[in-house]
Amino acid sequence: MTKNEIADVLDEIGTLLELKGENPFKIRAYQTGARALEAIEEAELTRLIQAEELKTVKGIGDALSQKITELHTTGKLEFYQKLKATVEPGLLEMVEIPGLGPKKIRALRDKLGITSIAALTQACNEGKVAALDGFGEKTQEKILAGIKNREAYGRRHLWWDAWEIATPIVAGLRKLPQVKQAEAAGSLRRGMETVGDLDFLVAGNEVAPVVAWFTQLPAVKEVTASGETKASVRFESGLQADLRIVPEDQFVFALHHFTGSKDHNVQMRSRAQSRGLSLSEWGLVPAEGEGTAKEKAEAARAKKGKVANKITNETELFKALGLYFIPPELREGLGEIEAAEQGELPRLVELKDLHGAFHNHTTASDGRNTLAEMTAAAEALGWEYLGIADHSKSSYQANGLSEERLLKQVAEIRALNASRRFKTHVFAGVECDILPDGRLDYDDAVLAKLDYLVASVHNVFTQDEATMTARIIRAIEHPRTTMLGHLTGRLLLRREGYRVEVGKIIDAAIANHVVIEMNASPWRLDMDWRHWRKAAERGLVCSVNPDAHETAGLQHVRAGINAARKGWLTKENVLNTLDLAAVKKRLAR
Ligand code: DGT
Ligand code: CA
Ligand code: CA
Ligand code: ZN
Repeated sequence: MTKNEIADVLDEIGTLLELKGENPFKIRAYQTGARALEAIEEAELTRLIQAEELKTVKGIGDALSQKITELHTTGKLEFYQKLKATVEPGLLEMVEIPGLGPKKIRALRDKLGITSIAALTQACNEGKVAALDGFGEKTQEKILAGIKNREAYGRRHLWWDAWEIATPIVAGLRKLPQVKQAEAAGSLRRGMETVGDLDFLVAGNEVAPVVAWFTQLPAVKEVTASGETKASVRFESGLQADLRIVPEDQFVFALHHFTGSKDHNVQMRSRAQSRGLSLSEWGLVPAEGEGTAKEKAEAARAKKGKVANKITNETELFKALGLYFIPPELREGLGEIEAAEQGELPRLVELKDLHGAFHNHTTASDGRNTLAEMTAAAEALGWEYLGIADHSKSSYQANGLSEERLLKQVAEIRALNASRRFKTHVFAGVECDILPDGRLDYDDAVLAKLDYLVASVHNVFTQDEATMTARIIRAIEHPRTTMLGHLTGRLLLRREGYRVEVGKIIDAAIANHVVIEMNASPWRLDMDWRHWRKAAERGLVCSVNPDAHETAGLQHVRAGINAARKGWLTKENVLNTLDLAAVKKRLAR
């Protein structure tokens, strides 16, 4: 462990002891030790430890010097691990809330039994915290505000939420007379499932009016920086955004750089280097010569008026390095540069390739729109077909359908299709619970009435990995299963998925001709894009499923297509790019 990591552990030990109400002198010793450690240089620390002279340092006694030595050499400390196990993890989280020290946290636990932020929020909302000795209304308010900020500012944001904020801003920027080009770069452009912050990029020579427009947007809650070529703001949701304004001839290089990812950039830069070039956010110029990348780029620009071979778009930038254009979604440093060199990049699936979508809910279970409303919305999207898949009977919390209600819905769907009220054909399906032992939730006779079946796990998430894997594989092996729903059940930024052996499930799906869905709900995007490239190469078919619970939810296929593209999927890999006739044939199999 490095000295700063060790100092962090010592500080945490101090906090843990405080939470336990230990002797203040003992607590102080750890804090003093951490500060003393920070003041030593890394190499000096190594020398002191080897010479066994650490205890001679002021502020570090005998006991502490042993603990530091243990951490430095093994990266672990038994004392710390044991201590940590005796303190509820929620208490340690509470320390981060402004206005809450270890002493107050102890009082909250001892008097109100609070050991988590969730319980603390509830107690504040019920006014119980204000009523405690030494707290009061004001403290309670401050705690609540602190919890809200922590949630909003401390976390990443769903791609969808970030995209909804970014899209009108890019459109607005493009309308400004001073703006030649504008783009949202960063993880948003790469279609990552979550986004840390937005990175807007503008080409233009007049900065002030653009910065003024940006910082005065109604959605902006706080301007955190405003300079000569950039500005940073924070929106209501806590999402932050950087805006950078660059001269027009630098835009393409800045766009590539700020799109990232970092890994992709590092690989691109070293590729440039091996060709005697220097690639940076300022330009692509010969590597020889004095000065920084920026100075070199500026010098080259001054000399020629334009940088290297008049590169004006990303296609030309990649070409200058002997590469085909790499779509932003693939720029994760995961082999895309090698593939682009060989001309082996896939032609990625696009939103417009979709002819329809499966796995959608209606008011029959927990959806918020009726069958007719959902069908009308699919028709408005130009879809040839819509797959309905309401919950099955074991999902009683989601108003799952009894056999009787399911068969009634099937009849309604058949009647709707026969009526030709909509151009969109409706497939009758179900999102069938995979029971804890892997059986499906209805008898075969009922399942035989359906056009397709999405099998999903909705309960008993706590099974161990092997049991859960066997459970899901059993469902995959059922002859009526068309596709597997949300492989891990994760909810992004909220809940980890249950543990499964992904490789084995993919094998089983391929062997049984079962499709695995890319659940396009912005909260899910499950199965994760990181598994898809390899899986599809081996023959796994994907279905981009909106899992819509209302008409607007159908649009979520956009997020699903992003994730599918990140997984290197082509049109051929995705079931719902087939037209109606082909899908009917495929489902009849
Ligand atoms: P995020 O915001 O955490 O979701 O992820 P990004 O990818 O948007 O990262 P961000 O906003 O920190 O930076 C935007 C891009 O700028 C990033 O994708 C690549 C580039 N970049 C940032 N820092 C570095 C760096 O240290 N080295 C290199 N080569 N590129 C960087
Ligand atoms: Ca970013
Ligand atoms: Ca950023
Ligand atoms: Zn589900």
